[in-house]
This record gives sequence, structure tokens and C-alpha cells, in this order.
Amino acid sequence: AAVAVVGLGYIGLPTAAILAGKGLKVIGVDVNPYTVEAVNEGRVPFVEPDLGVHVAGAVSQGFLKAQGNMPEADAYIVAVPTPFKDDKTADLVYVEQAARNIAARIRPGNLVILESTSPPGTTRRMADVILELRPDLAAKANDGEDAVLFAHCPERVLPGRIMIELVTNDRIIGGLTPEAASAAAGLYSIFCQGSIHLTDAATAEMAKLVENAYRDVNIAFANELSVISDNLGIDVWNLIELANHHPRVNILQPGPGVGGHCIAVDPWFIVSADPENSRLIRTAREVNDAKPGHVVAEVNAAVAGIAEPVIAALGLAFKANVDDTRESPAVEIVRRLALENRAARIMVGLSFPGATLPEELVQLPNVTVTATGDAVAAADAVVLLVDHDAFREIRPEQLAGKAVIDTRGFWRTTV
Ligand code: SAJ
Repeated sequence: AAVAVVGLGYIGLPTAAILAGKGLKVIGVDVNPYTVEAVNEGRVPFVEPDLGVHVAGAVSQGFLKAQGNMPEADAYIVAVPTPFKDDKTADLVYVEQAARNIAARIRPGNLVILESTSPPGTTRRMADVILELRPDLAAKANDGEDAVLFAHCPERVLPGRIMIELVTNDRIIGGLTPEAASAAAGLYSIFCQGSIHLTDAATAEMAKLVENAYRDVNIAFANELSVISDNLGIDVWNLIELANHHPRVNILQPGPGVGGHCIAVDPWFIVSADPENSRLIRTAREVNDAKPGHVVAEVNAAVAGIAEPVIAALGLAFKANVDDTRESPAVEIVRRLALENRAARIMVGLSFPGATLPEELVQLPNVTVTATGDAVAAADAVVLLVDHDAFREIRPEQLAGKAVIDTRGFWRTTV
């Protein structure tokens, strides 16, 4: 059987590589010619542990190839971006474009799976786009083997552990019909060792959003506690550690804000589906989005009396030990510090050798990338934004006499 994986990003490419590794013929489809070229040369255009060997192996054995056009296939897996717009609603243009391209090639009895994180109702909408373009297939909706099957199978893998979690995590699969759910389960059971739970498409869409909103709300609780604790002169890390000794309390860790392309985005899809009743979920988003401003104010206060202050900012990624800076609160904090303190020099220490500044920061004349040790040595204030393991090499004596803003509680035992 041939499987087309549409969108070769953080989710599509690992899924394509794993399916190909199981001996299926997989055609990866991507609008970006550089991605297509990279994959066909067995290369991965982003950083994800272990993905490279899977892609290189699958391509060299002839099970995986990439192309720009939609092929004919038995099953289509759509893993395109679903970003959010300024009004916080989901932008479904990429899903709709994929659906139109699939409509041109799809045949009776094919299976179409939406993997992209989507607002409730999107699988239905994708099916409608395809079936409106293909009345011949719409007429076969009740024709047993000839009916086209539609399902939602949300990804739940953690960046940095994708190749492990794709195989070991449980999956939720929601079909527009029970037949579609079980056909999709048949495909995923080829590589998924976790249990597969079947439901309808809208519940599966909502389950994915709810998982990330759950985490967002819990992180917001920790972030709110950190601001309250700062105002009360209490060490929040100590406070949380003590409270977590209670058998039914498990507070997460505060930080500089919430980043990444999932947790900072997905809760808005729930809010836009029912704005009136999503008060807690919306407020959590607002609390987490306000945290970078709190960090900026803390740093500004620390350098207030210094004419041309030097600020060392450690880390830009959205979390520890990854190189992904999308929606990263650290990037926003550095950008705002640079704009609000034009006389200041912001030296950014990065943990990945050869890493460069993201686009939002390259234009700023007072922001430079500096070796971490040099940035710390030159700084009046050190703000730790990401708890990368590599930053452990900074010794407490290097921080002596400097203002330290530790947004992750990284040095709470050593400083
Ligand atoms: N963060 C905190 N404090 C914490 C935990 C996290 O401030 O105690 C911050 C991180 O620093 C980061 C953000 O939250 O900025 C999100 O990081 P994360 O590790 O919680 O999650 P992601 O975005 O890497 O991946 C999430 C996962 N979802 C859940 O754990 C419910 C993953 O399983 C999903 O597959 C992924 O979103 C996704 O693609 O939706």
C-alpha cells in the first residue's frame, strides 16, 4: 500500500520515516522545494534526535521519497501547519489547500487522516472540501468498500523525543464514521506500540486541544504564583517544592512564559469555539503571555541606575535542550529589553555551537551573540531564560556581584 504524507515538518517527516521503516511505500509531499530536496538526499532540515538516521535509511532503501505534487495513494496523512491568526482563530488555509490537492487524486475506498492540531469540526470541513470537488465520490458515501474514509489522529509527541514518543505514546483516533476510525487504527497500529483509542472526529480534535490547555492552565498557575511570590518576598521554588509534598498537590515550574507552537496556540482554538464559557482557559493564556513583561520589568529594575548597562541573556529556545525558538518567550524578552534600553548592550549566550539569532533579533543593533562565559563576565545583569544543560558550566563565582534574574530557578541551589 502507498501512503502520502502531506507536510514534511516536525510531525509529518518523522511519521513518514517511521512508516517507510516498516516497509510501506511512502511519498512525502511538501510545498517547500528545499525540504523536498533535503529529504530526497536523506537529510533532515531541522534538529530532532535520531530522525536523521531514520530518514537516510528509508530514502536509501527506496521506501521514502519526497515531491511537490500530490500523488495517488491508498492513504493520505495531512500534517500541515494550523497557525492562529491575529484574532486568535485557527488559520485553516493549509488544510484546505491540502484537501483540494488530495481531491484531484483521491480514488474510491481511500483513507484521509488529518494529523494537524485543529479546532473541533475541521476533519468534517476537510472532508466537505474534498467531497464537494468530487461528487462522484460523495455519491459513494454509503457504498461499503468504495466509501472514502476520513479520520482525525492528533499527534502528541514531545519535541526532542519525537522518534521515541511516536512509537510508544497512546493514540486517539476519531473517525467521521466508525469504519474510518478502524481503518486509520489499522494504519497506525503498524508502528504504534501504545494503545489506540477510537472515538468520533470532533472528540479526538477536542482531546488534543484539551491536553495542551490542561498543561497551559497548570503552568499559568505556577507563573501566577511566581509573580505573587516576588511581590511578597517569598522564594517561589522553595514554596512549590514544599507544597508539592502534599500527596494531592503537583504544581509545575514557573518560567519566563510559555512558548512553542502548541501550548501557546492550541488553547485559543478552544476559546474561539466557545468564547463565553472558556474563561479559565483564556485567562491562563493571558497570565502566561504576561510573564515575559514581568521578566523585562525585573531586568529593567536591576539595571536602572547604570548608564550603559550590559545584560547577559542566556538562551533563546522555548525550552531546555532544543534549538527551536518559535513563539519563544526568551526571544520576546530579549527583543523588548533591546528596544526599551537602547543604551544597553544585550549579549546573548547560546548553548548550541554555531547557533545564530532568529530573524526578530538580527535587526537590533544592540543585540549580539557572545560566548556564554564572556557574556556573563561582561554583564551587569545576567538573565537566565532557558535551563539548557550546557549552562551548568557557569560557576557561581562567575555571577558574584552581578544582578541575577533566574527565570527558571536554575541556580536556586547553587547561588
Ligand atoms: N513550561 C514551563 N513550566 C513547566 C513546563 C513547561 O514553563 O513546568 C514551558 C516550557 O518551557 C515551554 C512550554 O511550557 O516554553 C511548553 O513546553 P512543554 O515541554 O510543556 O511542551 P511542548 O510544547 O514541547 O509539547 C507539548 C506536549 N503536550 C503536553 O505535554 C500536554 C506534547 O505532548 C504535544 O505533542 C505538543 O505540545 C504538541 O505538539 O501539541
